[in-house]
Amino acid sequence: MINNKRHLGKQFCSFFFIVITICFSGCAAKNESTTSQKENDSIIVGFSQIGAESAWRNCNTRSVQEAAAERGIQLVYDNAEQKQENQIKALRSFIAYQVDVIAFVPIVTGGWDNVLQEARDAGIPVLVTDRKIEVADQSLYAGFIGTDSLKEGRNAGLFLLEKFKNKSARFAETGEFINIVELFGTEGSSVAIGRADGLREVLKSHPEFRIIYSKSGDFLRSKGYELAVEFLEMYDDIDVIFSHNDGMTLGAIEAMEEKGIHPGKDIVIVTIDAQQAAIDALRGGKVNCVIECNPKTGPEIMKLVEKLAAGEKIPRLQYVQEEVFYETDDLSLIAPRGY
Ligand code: GZL
Ligand code: ZN
Repeated sequence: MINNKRHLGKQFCSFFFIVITICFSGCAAKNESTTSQKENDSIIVGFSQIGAESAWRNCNTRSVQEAAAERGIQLVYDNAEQKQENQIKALRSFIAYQVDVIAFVPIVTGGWDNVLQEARDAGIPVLVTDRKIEVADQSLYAGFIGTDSLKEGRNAGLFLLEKFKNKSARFAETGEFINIVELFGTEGSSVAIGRADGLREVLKSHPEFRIIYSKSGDFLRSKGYELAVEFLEMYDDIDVIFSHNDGMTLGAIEAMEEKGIHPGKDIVIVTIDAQQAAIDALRGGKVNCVIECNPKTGPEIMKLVEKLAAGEKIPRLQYVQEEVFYETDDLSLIAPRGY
């Protein structure tokens, strides 16, 4: 609900902004005052983004910025550079600025209760996007829109069951395990936890599959490379790499090829995001399954922001449309990914 107090606050801020503009840029004042006058009537949303750790993240940021511009919504954007404390500071500045709505990507699930309590005390509705949070009081945020990471993990497990069905069938007589290495995303993030849980849920009734190595590469290509150098040193009987994002996968592929290992052939690779480079690797036979995680949520987010700014209710939980690309598909049908 946009209440008068905040509007007064905003008018003061905008007035202050206009005054400053007139003092420093004379000729532009006319344009600035009409522009800020127009913006006065538009919605102001504070958006805290976690950083720029992957192609997926950068596409997500562009999608939010473009959608706000298209709808005439004033976006106050902050890049937290992968630090939760920076996100909390940003949310506090949004509250001080009296934005109409706060939207943010929680880098990890915990630690949000206090700042969300402050937002609620200030009467500012909060939209959680992309990743989920865990709070004691669910009413501290209006709703969530983002990825169903549990489903992504399950899809990875289902692909492996199909891919290894013959080796699985012989397990009783051969006792031969299917060894999985997991490149884990950011520790404590809902998406890494969901992806890991989803895979384990599907494979728990298949003892022939075992996870011999699981470490966090923090969704970073550089760390995916470093971890791959390590696990390729440690093991020579890896059957599968299950990577929580394409960035880490691309790093691992680089390390494999340096050692003369053929990704997608000597070791099966399942990867999540579906950025263009992963689709190209799928077409090149270097990965075997690419699970889409959709970064282009800007338009949906801004629709929800408009509802919240108008004091309307929104769905508690909204998942975005995502699909899976298999090596056996007609890969020429996949449209350019845009990230
Ligand atoms: C998933 C998103 C993850 C992506 C990574 O919704 O939070 O963070 O899978 C990104 O590429 O860094
Ligand atoms: Zn089985």
